Amino acid sequence: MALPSVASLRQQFALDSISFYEPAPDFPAVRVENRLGRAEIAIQGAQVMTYRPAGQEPVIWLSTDAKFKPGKSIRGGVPVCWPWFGPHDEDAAKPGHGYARTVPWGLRQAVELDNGATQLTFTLEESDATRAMWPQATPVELQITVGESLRLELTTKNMGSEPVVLGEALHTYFVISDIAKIAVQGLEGASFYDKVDGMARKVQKGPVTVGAEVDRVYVDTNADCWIHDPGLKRRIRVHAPAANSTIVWNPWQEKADQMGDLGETGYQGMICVESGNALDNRVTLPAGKSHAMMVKYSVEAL
Ligand code: TA6
Repeated sequence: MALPSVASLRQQFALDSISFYEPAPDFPAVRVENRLGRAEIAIQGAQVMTYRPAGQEPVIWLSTDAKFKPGKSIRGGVPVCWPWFGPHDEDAAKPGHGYARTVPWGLRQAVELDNGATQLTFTLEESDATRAMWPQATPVELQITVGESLRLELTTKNMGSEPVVLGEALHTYFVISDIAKIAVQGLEGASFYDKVDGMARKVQKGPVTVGAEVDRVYVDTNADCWIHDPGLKRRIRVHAPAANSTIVWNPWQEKADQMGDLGETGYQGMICVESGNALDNRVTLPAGKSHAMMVKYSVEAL
């Protein structure tokens, strides 16, 4: 399945608050600009790349070295990890974090809401290539609402006749003033798997602060998280009541250098606080049922 052209998108969707452009040749994206906020979303992966509430600093981080290439994941924004999170359970050859972030999605609807927000609805385009990785009949939709806050809702339906086990996460990269000076609140007392310590199971004491590589999957917690950032005089609220896992990640310098698309000092200005259902919290979706995970990001002044 190929990405659509900007010309065909322009023909299908005419709305004052949206425009189509190419961050790189043949790589279409939609820009949303309304009185409440601004966002850029790649058609590949339905991946939000940037978001800024009106009159405020950017909230969603995009690497200065991000690559916009069909089939490659974009470093930054809100990658959709689906239908598994991390490595595939049985087949290491399958892509990490699933395939949703590296395939075209279709823009199905774009509407302006009464409150001034703009809402886009995407569905993943199934193809022989996606069916080879995931034969189950599970259409998935992402609804993105750009307003005073950024709201995403990922909905999966099981159209098959057997239950399906699903892993998912919105792998969101946030803009922060300085990784050494921020703290993630809301995970106090939660249990986590520490990926930088052989998946050892630990319990979070106090807020999460970062002074080295951090890669943790917190499980059985759906409490709001807050990125407390005195440098930007704000805190970002992550509200995701149907996400029972929270993943906190910063690669720190050495790993970032190896990655090649995080920017020279990129790791200092970003943190991933990801809402999902991973590891112990994967969702068993009965035949005929739907599952929705909603995430809302908003900003408060400190
Ligand atoms: O969510 C954290 C994580 O799983 C880390 O282990 C780290 O590798 C990161 O995602 C980025 O993964 P990616 O496949 O985008 O390079």
